[in-house]
Amino acid sequence: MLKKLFKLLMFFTVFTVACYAVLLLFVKTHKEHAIDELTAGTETFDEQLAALIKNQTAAGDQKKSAARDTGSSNQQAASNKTLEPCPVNPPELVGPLLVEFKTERSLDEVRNLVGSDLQLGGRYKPPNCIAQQKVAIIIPFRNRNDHLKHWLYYLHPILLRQQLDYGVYVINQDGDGTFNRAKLMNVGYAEALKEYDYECFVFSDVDLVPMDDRNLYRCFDSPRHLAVAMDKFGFQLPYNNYFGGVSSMTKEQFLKINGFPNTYWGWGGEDDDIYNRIFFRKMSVSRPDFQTGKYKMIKHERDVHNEPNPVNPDKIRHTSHTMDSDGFNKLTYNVKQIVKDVLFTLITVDINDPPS
Ligand SMILES: [Mn+2]
Repeated sequence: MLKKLFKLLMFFTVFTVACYAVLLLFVKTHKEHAIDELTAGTETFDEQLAALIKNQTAAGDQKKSAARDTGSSNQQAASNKTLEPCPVNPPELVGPLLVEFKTERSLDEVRNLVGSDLQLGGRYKPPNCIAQQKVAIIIPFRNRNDHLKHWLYYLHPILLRQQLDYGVYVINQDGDGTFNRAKLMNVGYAEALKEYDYECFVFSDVDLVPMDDRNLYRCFDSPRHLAVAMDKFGFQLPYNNYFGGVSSMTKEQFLKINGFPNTYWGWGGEDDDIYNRIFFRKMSVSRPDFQTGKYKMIKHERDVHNEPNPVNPDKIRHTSHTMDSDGFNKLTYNVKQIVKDVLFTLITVDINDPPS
């Protein structure tokens, strides 16, 4: 009798557990089914799978463009906690860098290698702190695609580590008239400010890559000359008042000297004119030390339509008289095209060049 009762009890236990298991299974499949219905409607499995694959690649693309949106998405997520200013000395800097220009990369490769954290137009904002400065990088340009690829490949990671809120503006002189570096830099200043509230402007030749990431692409109390130790000058200044290659100025410093001259066509002189402007407005020039300020220049032949202009050396002697009438206040130009790449903003501009 007792044995029978025990058997019955055992049967009930097994039965209850079995029922419970069936119930669980039912709830689970039902849930799954509900999800299936939500996502796939009445499609067959094959169709669902195809759609899923498609969705996944689309999600991948979204992820990519979301990464480009770091500014907005990360910024938004982070701005819910209040952001602190980024440290004055960026913590991720590594110091001396290996720079070489033998490796050839397509623009697409450069995009894949260094573009994932950028927003369209070559823009970036540190996601976890407020950048010390908003910096527009201005590159006067024509027909130097290979140089630009090297520049972008090396500079973007450096600028990221420097935790700048920055944008890269390539100012492309339209046509094949005589080149005018200083006027293109004036255009870059004006065009960048139309886009964003930049406080600082770094003017860089396209063929100069810093060899040390402690050379900060930002602005200082005085106009800054950054390219103080170029390999082509034996890592020395070619002369004391040299202001060529790469320099930076705040908005105020730039306006104080009436920007740059518009009338230096062809190679040479404009950088000395800029140095004179700074001197005549009683500002000094700030510089990094010769280790930090090392640069490697991409070797190249002189460009056609950028011959040394024999008029320029004489013009330099008159800066104090010409700087108020030849500068940002007299700048005229026509924008022909603006192209936004993830690595840069390319602005093609007609600067009324004299026929060459
Ligand atoms: Mn050069």
